[in-house]
Amino acid sequence: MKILIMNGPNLNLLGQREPGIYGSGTMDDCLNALRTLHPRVEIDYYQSNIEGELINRLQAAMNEHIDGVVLNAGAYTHTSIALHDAIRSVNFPVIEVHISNVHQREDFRHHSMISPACKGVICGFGLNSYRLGVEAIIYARQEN
Ligand code: CA2
Repeated sequence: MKILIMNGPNLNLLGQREPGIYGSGTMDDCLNALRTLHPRVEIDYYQSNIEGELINRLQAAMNEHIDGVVLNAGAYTHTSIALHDAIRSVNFPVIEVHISNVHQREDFRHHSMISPACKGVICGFGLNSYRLGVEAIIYARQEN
């Protein structure tokens, strides 16, 4: 199996800033733990602060025989019709994840533009949200 984890804007700062909201673990720690836990799954990673680059990466994944994408679109979650359209256009499941529980935060974080286009949503479990997203793809695949 092959799964792509994608992070949007500012998530390159994980582990360096705002540990009270996003924890102190880095994305490298998270990826290492996931690859150890699921050695038979190829887990690729991509981060960009740029909306169009996230869309380009999603589209490129259509030629990579990927089983699914775990996407933390960061603040683009709440604004991006373009990402919504891109997610709708791909031929694999996209799981929306968030580190924090966005529903416990400011009102503007309560609405997601991308949720209707995603297979499901996971939020509020810290970096474990990524693990749960990966496992959602693995288990969905096993059911088919
Ligand atoms: O909780 C999440 O995962 C979010 O997607 C994170 C986004 C935020 O805009 C969403 O509402 C919820 C923000 C990512 C910023 O990441 C940082 C990480 C460390 C330090 C500063 C920012």
